[in-house]
Amino acid sequence: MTSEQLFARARELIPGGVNSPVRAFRSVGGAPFFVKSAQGATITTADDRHLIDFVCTWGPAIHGHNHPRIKAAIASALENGTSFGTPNPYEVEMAELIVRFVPSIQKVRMCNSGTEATMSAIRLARGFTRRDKIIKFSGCYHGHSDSLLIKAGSGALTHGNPDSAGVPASFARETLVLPYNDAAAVEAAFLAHPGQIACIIVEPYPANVGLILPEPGYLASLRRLCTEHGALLIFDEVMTGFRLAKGGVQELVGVKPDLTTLGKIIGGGLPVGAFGGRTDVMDMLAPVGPVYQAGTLSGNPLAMAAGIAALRLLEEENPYERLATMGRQIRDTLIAATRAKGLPAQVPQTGSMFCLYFAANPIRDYATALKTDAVLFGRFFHACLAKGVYLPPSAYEACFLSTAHAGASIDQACTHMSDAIRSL
Ligand code: HOZ
Repeated sequence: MTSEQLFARARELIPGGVNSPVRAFRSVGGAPFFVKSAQGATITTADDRHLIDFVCTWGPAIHGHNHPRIKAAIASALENGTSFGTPNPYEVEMAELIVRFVPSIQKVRMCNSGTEATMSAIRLARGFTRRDKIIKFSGCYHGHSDSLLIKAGSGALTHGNPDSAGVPASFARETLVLPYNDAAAVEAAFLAHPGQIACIIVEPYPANVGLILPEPGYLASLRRLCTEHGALLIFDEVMTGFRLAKGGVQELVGVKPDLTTLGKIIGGGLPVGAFGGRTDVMDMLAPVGPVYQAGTLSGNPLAMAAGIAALRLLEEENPYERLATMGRQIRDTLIAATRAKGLPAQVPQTGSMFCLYFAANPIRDYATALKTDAVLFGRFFHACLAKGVYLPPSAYEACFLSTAHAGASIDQACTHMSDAIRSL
């Protein structure tokens, strides 16, 4: 069946024809393609088109698709069974790796998605502090649980539902939403709600509203304010964890959160999430403490085996400088091409993450991100797709590189993206 036929059938059976809204192409126009296989830096559609992929399954595929080591690890684990519902040895190895890579994590609990990780970390912070309110930042996306789906990025923003229907107003009242990159607003919130704020949760580099980088000292001021006011600091590193450095953004900026949420890369392409942090906080979790959290498939042996292989590869190859070199190549290409065309553009890039905002001024928060020309982005997206380059189908998502892009893929992609900009 072609993508068109599959999508027609899917729309009859699945809401919008997709199992996650951001895949639906609504904000860029047109219909999504279906993928039948993926290898290295390339995905192959049901229509037999080969596309250079900068979505990388929304982050996990840092080693490229279907890496032989990860595939072999899954195959080997599969020999022993798919799920046991009891502790298994892989979980211990995974916990050892995470604790070794991320120094702020002393204990870690595995779950099945980034949404579960952030939802559980928030509950834990509330249970530990015995406070109800939380701070999040507009444009940050922490999955789709009730407390966090307020002024949210990613698909929620892309489809114009940053405040989802179905979230009770009484829940939303417990979430204080502040602008990112504004430490004074955080200080004011702590003063306005003394002794009531359990935690701040932040994507240290917001990557669900395009890609925003923090102003110097901003993340350190969040740390200071949390410590001063007895709240916990949660870094949501589901996207940035293991992608920008083995120890995530916290290693790069030297700020130690109390809790960290993880996902994506630690599953090697299988469904996974994790949250971890200080022992005294983590030991509030059941069965040791009173904060309940659970999951039938948590620590699943196939997901653990895939994730362990992905993390060990990172340790062996230390690919971060190579990835950053490719990131800079793309950034420089996009800047040169948009300048030559006379288009206003901002190209934030860090390591293997980047995005293109069609905007005249730097993007520092949600409000400035909304000023980007999303219609022009849609045209750019389709011009790239026509040339064989797949970008996230939204002006508010980050693009990802993998080690498999090295060589011909990155050079071809740069040429195609320049041509796409020239054609706008
Ligand atoms: N965090 C991913 C996008 N920013 C999730 C992808 C999805 O929602 O399907």
